[in-house]
Amino acid sequence: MKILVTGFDPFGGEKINPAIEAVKRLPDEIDGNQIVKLEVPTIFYQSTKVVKEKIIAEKPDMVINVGQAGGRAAITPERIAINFQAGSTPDNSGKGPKEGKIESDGADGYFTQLPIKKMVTAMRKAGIPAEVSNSAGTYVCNHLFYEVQYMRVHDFPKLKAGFVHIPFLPSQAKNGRRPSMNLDDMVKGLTASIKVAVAD
Ligand code: PCA
Repeated sequence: MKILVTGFDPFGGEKINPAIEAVKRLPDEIDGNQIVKLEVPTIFYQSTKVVKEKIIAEKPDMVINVGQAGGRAAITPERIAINFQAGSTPDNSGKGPKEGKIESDGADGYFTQLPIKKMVTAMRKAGIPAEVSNSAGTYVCNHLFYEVQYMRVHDFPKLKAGFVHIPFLPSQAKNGRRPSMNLDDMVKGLTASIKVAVAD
């Protein structure tokens, strides 16, 4: 199996994004499955374009998008992408989102194809804090998660796809005032969850 794993670049005034840092450190192969990695700009429709081009070029069987969820204390596989975007923070193009539907003819929501509960169990077994999340928010992460699902329906019906949010790194934690997780644990957690996702 070939798995495309993406990570966003830093945004919102942060100097680092744990998502791309953790993705870069994943092994190139997990249980005989090839891991293809991609850095994605934190820009609404541009993130979708970059990922779609990579899916066309690489033809992965599975796509896992990884993003930072500042304030969360655990690795959180997302259950559902919603057809709505909003937010007060400009993306990395300097603009805020156009508030409203992401795709005018898209479903209100799409459930992930990834086995999120098994992924959480596997991460906990590996000693990594993890829980299912029922909302990826309304910012660029939910946007990309939704758009990959929309592409799946229209262009890539065999694809399995999902989104995983990860906490801040300790360097972003403002002296422990915000929850964080170290990079090794993030890599360990993501690796454990990819193992069960490909075996599902
Ligand atoms: N997190 C943001 C966008 C990029 C990222 O890493 C989000 O949760 O929407």
